[in-house]
Order: sequence, then structure tokens, then C-alpha cells
Amino acid sequence: MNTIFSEDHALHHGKYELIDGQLVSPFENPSRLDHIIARVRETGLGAVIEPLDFGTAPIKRVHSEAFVEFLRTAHAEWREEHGDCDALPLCWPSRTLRHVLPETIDGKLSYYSFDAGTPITAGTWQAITASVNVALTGAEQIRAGQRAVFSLCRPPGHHASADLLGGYCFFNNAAIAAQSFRDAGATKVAILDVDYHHGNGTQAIFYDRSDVLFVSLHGHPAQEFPFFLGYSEETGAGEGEGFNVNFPMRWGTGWPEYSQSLDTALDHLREFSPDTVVISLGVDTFEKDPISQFKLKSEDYLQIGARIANLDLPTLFVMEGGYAVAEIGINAVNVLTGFEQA
Ligand code: Q9C
Ligand code: ZN
Repeated sequence: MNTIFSEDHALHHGKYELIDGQLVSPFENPSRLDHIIARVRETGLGAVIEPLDFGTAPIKRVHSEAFVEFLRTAHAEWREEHGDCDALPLCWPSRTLRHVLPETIDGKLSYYSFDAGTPITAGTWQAITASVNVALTGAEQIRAGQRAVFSLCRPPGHHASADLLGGYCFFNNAAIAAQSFRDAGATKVAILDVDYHHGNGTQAIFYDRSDVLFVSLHGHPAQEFPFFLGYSEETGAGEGEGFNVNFPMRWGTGWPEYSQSLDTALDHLREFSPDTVVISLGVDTFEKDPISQFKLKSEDYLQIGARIANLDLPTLFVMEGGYAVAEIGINAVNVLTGFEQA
């Protein structure tokens, strides 16, 4: 299996994360990919290939033009006001407030975000466009006949919706890849999201559509980030009714319960019978993940890959979360070797 990878991911490197009342070094940092790419090479998974440049047109099929332009200039505007530090919002249009676009960079940052955990740094634009190109290059290789490709994206994407960043995500790499399959002629695309957190951005992007099925396994939003989306009663709207399927699970969930949900999720994919599958691959379901509360073990990821392989469909793996850095390479690549050995 080929891996698509760009060194440009390292240009996005926030200085701080405010978590549990403490200012710490960000969990979503470049060392994550150092470990994954090292494991890809060590296991001989396949070739490691640099992405092609697809420009912003495929991004704008999913994200609003205004949001894309905001991200392009956000750090330069921030730097003019505040100097060369991370751009972070601290105020949002919640409940009684109005969703009106402000003029200043601080206001715009608040308008286009939903949390304070997603800093924009000097290199963020270059890293997020490279991350999209990694996803789109993988998609192109699938269209050219590869059975499976690993798009080693960073920053991750599944929390980002059409005009909202958050949860370490800016552009929704998996959604942009899925849309690229549709635009290249695929009739039906399924996205299976196995990241620990609900893929609220991906759900929102495709919620009223029947051509892209979204199925997600994740920590229950009553307990876990992103808190305000991801319940099982969210089944789609209008044309999209029945094409959104959520499997929220409680803190402490281990392989026995997780694998049952996974099998039911895969049955939904089989019934949909897509041309192509996109996997939002997070390994923050791991027992030692520092910000998550599931109990999966390294060997379980082999099983996840094997069960996905049993769908017998062209499969694009798009990297999302996973913060247990010492084991992230083993866990992510276990999914891929489990897939290949099935
Ligand atoms: N107490 C991804 O995995 N903050 N994003 C969590 C936990 C945000 C995770 C706080 C987590 C975002 C792609
Ligand atoms: Zn996650």
C-alpha cells in the first residue's frame, strides 16, 4: 500500500494548548507523523510518495470561499495586530448572540471557529493545503486503480465543516477526498470515521445528501468532545435522511463492545454499496491515549483493518487523530497491515 506524505505538515506547530485548566504543549504536534512515517518505513508497508498540488478548487467544493480566504490571510492579519504568536479565539456566537461576520481578525477568528484548541501559526496555511493535497493524491491513486492508499494527513480534518475550524482541524481532508471521488464520476461514496471523536464536520458537510454515506464510531457526545453533535438520533435531513449513522459509545468502551458497533457500521456500508470508501483513521481509541477514554489495544487495530478489507472495496485511509505518540505508529500501521493481510 502506498503512503502519501508531505514534510510540510511540520510547518503547523502550535505553542500551547489550554486543556483541563492547564497550558501545555499541544497534543496535536509534528512528532505524531514522525512516528507514523518511521513505522511505515520499518514495516515496509509500501512506497512513500509526495503529494501533487491540486490548488484550492477542490477545497472550495466543500468549504466556503470566504472561509478559505480567511485561512489564507489569518496569520498575517493576526501578526499585524498581535505579533508573531499563535492566533487563537476566546469568544463564540453561542445561543443568544448573532452569527454576524465581524471586521477585525479577532472577530473573524471567533466567527470561523468553535474551540480554542486549534491555533493558526505562521506555517498553518502551507501545512493545511499540503494535508489536503495528501488526501487528494491518495484519491487520485485509488481512481488510477490502487485497491488502497494511506493518505498520511496532518493537520487532521474531520471536525472542520464548510466554514468552521476546531478540534485541531482546518480543512476537512476526508470530505474533500470524498467529494473529489463524486466529481470524478463515482455515484456513491461512504465515509467510515473510526477516530475517537465524532466527525462533526464531516457529518455537517454531507448531512442533507444521499450520495455520501457518513458512519461514525466515537465517544458519546454527552461525555466527550465535540459535545454538541454525534448522537444516534442524528440520521440525516431531507434527501440525506437515513444516510448518516452514529455509534456513540461511553467512556471505558473496549474491544468487545467496539467491535460489535464496528460490525453493524460495516453492515450499513455494505447495504449502501458505495463505489469507494474513505476511512477517517484516528487511533485515539487506544487505551493509553492521553486525551481519550476508550480501551482498544494495539492488536485490535489489526482486526479493524481486516474487517474493513472484508468490504472488498477501493479504500482511501485518511489520517485523523491519535495522541499516544510512542504507539501511534504501531497502531496506525496495524490497521493497514491488518487490511493487507486479510
Ligand atoms: N479533554 C482529533 O482527534 N480537545 N481532534 C479535547 C479533551 C479537542 C481531537 C479535550 C480534541 C480534538 C482530530
Ligand atoms: Zn480524535
